[in-house]
Amino acid sequence: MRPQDLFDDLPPPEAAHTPIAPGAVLLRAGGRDGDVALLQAVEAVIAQAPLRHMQTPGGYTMSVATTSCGALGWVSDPQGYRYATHDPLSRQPWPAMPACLLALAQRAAAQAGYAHFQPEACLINQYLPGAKLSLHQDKDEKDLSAPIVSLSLGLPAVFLFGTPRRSDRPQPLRLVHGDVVVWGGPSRLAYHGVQPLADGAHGLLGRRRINLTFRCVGRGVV
Ligand code: MD6
Ligand code: FE
Repeated sequence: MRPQDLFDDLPPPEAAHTPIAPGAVLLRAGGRDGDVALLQAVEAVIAQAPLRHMQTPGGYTMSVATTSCGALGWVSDPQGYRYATHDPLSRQPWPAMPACLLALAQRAAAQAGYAHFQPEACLINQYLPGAKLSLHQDKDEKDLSAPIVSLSLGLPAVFLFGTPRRSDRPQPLRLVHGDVVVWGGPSRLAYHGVQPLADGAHGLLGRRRINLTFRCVGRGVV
């Protein structure tokens, strides 16, 4: 089977662009184009800046393994969460953001109504079965006018998407390979998380889920 065949079974057109909250959209198989080149680009980043389990400021080790590409990378350690120009493991700059990944993120943002999206950071998360991400807000970015663009690859996951109020019950969204979620505007500070990954095997990625989140960090942060 050609890898592209995974995307031949397209959802009906009305399902391809689903509003999930004010300013937030789910794009089904929004990452379909250039599938193989895209996965190769992700693997090339991981080869240069390996996935690692970061420590949280609260002193716990994340079950998700993380790396980054772009001018800035997301870092968590006992001192806190921040964006950094260099990979703390290699002390080298993060790998450049591959053009195909940037193009995909920009196209998805535009489809969701956010023109001129210029992310400086792409956080790459790998989930093995059982890995999860607790509910949180993305608020380490100075530029809250830009959306977050999140691409799911590999095994399906249940993404929890709430509102900017922690007490509101989040909606569960099942995300599969190629799905993109874009959240900005009134939903930019929405709480979100990922339920423990169910075991399985994906045709291209095997026993894992990879998530890419693209962020505009904003000037004057580093
Ligand atoms: C995901 N990741 O991995 C979504 N946010 O599906 C995140 O929401 C996230 O991994 C802020 C910082 C690190 C993250
Ligand atoms: Fe997040």
